[in-house]
Amino acid sequence: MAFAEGAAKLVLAGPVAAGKTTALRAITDGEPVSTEMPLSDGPMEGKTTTTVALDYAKVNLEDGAELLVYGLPGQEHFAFMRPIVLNGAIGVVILLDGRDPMLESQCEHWLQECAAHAPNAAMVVGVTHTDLIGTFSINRLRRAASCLGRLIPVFTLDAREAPQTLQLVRALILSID
Ligand SMILES: Nc1nc2c(ncn2[C@@H]2O[C@H](COP(=O)(O)OP(=O)(O)OP(=O)(O)O)[C@@H](O)[C@H]2O)c(=O)[nH]1
Ligand SMILES: [Mg+2]
Repeated sequence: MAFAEGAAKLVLAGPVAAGKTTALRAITDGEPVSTEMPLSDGPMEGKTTTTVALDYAKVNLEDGAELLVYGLPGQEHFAFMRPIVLNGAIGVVILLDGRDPMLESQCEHWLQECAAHAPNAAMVVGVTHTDLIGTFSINRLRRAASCLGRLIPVFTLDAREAPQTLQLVRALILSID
């Protein structure tokens, strides 16, 4: 693996309901540390809770590598957690909801936000919920994903499906040098 001694710290970032907590639950064997609280405006399509501090779990890859994976809260209200959680991260997975009409600006916002707090971290973008829209073209995100002036891979995934989330994590790790 490309990174040095010890477990690598990765962070899942992105807006509310993109699937950060779902993705972490899918890829860890144990029960993650979670800080879920009921959504104050009531359930959103089956989602009843929101992360108010962080998610955390160890994730073991098949090659024996151990990752420490943290999830951020999506709400701007909890933006103060970003520098705390992103400190020392070597990789960031940004999850976005493909149904969001502001997808491009969300992508730029989260890339810039994460780069501000983890400037050396590798990044990938994952777009969820594309099963719920007719067609989705990754091309529309190409310009937004290059807003940091470097190549950032963009994938679609269903955060409920562990193999799809793990594929994103592997792509991220491979890009760490
Ligand atoms: N249909 C569909 N549902 C998805 C997909 N990915 C995630 N979900 C669902 O979307 C919801 C995501 O909720 P969370 O995982 O709590 O979202 P989050 O990003 O942690 O949100 P906050 O903690 O509130 O910032 C869950 O109900 C998932 O089951 C997808 O690709 N397709
Ligand atoms: Mg969450």
